[in-house]
Amino acid sequence: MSQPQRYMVTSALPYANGPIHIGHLAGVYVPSDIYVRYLRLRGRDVLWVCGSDEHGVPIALKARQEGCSPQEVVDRYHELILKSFQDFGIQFDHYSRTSRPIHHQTASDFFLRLHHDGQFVEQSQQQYFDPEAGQFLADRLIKGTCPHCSNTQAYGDQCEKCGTTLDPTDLIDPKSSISGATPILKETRHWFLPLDRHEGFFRQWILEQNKDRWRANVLGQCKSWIEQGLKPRAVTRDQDWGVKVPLPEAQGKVLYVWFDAPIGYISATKEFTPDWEKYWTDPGTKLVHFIGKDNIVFHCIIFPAMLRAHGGFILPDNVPANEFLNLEGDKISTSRNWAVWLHEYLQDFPEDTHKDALRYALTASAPETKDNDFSWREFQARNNNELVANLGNFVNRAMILTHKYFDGKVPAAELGQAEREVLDQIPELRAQVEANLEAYRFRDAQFQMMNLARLGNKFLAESEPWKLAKTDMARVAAILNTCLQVMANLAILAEPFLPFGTAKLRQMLNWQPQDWEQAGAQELLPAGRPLGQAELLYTKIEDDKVQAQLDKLQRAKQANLLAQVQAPPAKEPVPFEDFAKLDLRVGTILEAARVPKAKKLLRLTIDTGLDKRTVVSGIAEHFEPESLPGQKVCLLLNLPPRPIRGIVSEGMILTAENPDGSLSLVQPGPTAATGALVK
Ligand code: B3M
Ligand code: ZN
Repeated sequence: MSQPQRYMVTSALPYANGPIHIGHLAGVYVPSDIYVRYLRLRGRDVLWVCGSDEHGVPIALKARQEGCSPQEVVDRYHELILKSFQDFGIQFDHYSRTSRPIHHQTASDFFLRLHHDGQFVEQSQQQYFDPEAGQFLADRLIKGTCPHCSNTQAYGDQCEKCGTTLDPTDLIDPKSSISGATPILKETRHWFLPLDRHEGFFRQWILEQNKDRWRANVLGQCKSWIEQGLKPRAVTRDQDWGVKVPLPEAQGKVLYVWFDAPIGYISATKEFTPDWEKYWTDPGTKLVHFIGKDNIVFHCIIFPAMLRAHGGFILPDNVPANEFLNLEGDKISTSRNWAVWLHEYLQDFPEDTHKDALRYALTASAPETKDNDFSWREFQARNNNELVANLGNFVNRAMILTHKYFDGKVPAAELGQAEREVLDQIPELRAQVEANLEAYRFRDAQFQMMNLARLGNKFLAESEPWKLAKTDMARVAAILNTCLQVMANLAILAEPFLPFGTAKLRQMLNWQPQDWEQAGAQELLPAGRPLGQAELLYTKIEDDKVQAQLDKLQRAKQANLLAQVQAPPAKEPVPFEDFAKLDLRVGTILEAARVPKAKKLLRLTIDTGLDKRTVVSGIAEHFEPESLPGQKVCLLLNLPPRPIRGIVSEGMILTAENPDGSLSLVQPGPTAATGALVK
């Protein structure tokens, strides 16, 4: 018997400085989980690794901000990420982490091999150095003014306001984020991987050999890189967090995170099995990298160049990178908290059926060829209309009717033409699912799989066995037998997409398929076979659950707006005596009414503790008059009385202007008494 095809599958190692969100899931982890489940069902020899990427400047920076060690940061997020993957049913063969000794050893050996074989060039360069902190500064650790848009908070590698890629020396008035000092330029020596030496190879391998096999978005990025001319890339950094450069002359230097992280795939495989080499060196193995679009050049050019320079390794067969998933029409952003976090989703939707629901919705709108959008309403509709009303409803009705009419056993049946027509479509649907999966078109594959559920549901609804039960039990048997065979086929074909529902379906059918090859058969379930209990396969998601998620996003948006406040410049100093002249005190609003024909003005009656007085205030566009009586405010009392629209105003209430132009009342705390002085 011939050996099964061997696969080495990797998924981008998530940075252990934040949780996983739906963008990561849709882009990388759900499609790779679908793919690997499919390969396993087909009996292929597959090994799938992932792990936490625990090095890099953002992690060191986060540790500094939180006043803890980088190890503490990565320990925390590694646990969180690993647990949420497990709870969500993402079944890697092995999930490792790059802070482990086995990884440091593997990465360091890899570097040494390249060094000894003359695969690097060494170069000195001028780099910013923090004279107070006594260390070189990574690009991210320098802030200054963007020369393009004058944003004063631009980073040394990028201005996040205008999106321009920068060099630290482009910044106007650069400052170290560590000490605040002005950095100085100082010479430092680094090791570079001369990508230019591999340019001819990449032209041939990517732009010729793989031009009809790889995704257009992937080819496009590679092409533009190659066309611009491949240049040497530094693979070392002046840093202390990372894999130490294993050379005596490289004190205080570590490997660049993008040098060590992809080697993490190899060290994870090594950690998992002593038999790791065949997955990385045997030309019969297909290496497949699942990644998001921001990782394309690293996986298609830089890592393959490292592997080639090292020698002995296979190169990726394919890199099915996805574009980005947006959320409710806006770019997902960790810093703006505009995201659906996996661990929070699992808290809000803990049932297994809703894990499938998220997988299903993310696959249905997977950003395979272009950026795509996730919306909560669409998620709800996919669950309620497709999983519940279609697949779930079909399975439930067929189960209940079989229990009702045939004592819960697969009925013996003489199939008629209508039944045959249904069953005859299964091999073609299976072929479609298969072809799409093999070509990394997960959205289409899932759609074809659901077509089988649609087919079954439609057949059951149209043949109405509940009406025939009085007259034609033989036909009822044929219909239900057919439905059950469709369900058994679904119990195979749906597994990669909907693992939780499929497990339940198999239980209901009281049947475990052997492998994918059985799919398409018309008699998977022999007559007389007892079924399990009928259960609901999927459950509806109600409006209030969705509304709560939308509200949560709304709050994030609000918080962001507040965080963006650009405080106006400071005013001239005033002597304390001037301030002391102001009579500021706590007042309570007694009445509020609109001033006729003045759309901005409210007439307030305020209890000042001394008297009750009238104040005309320009807040009518910001507050409903009914919401004001009873509210405490800060009141400036000793302004000269002033007629406004014929009403004499005797004071002014204090407000704060919000970033969106709305106003907030400046309010004393709950224990402040009416009439108390504000000072
Ligand atoms: N840590 C993930 C990212 O860019 C990055 C991937 C490494 S894969 C070797 O989000
Ligand atoms: Zn800018």
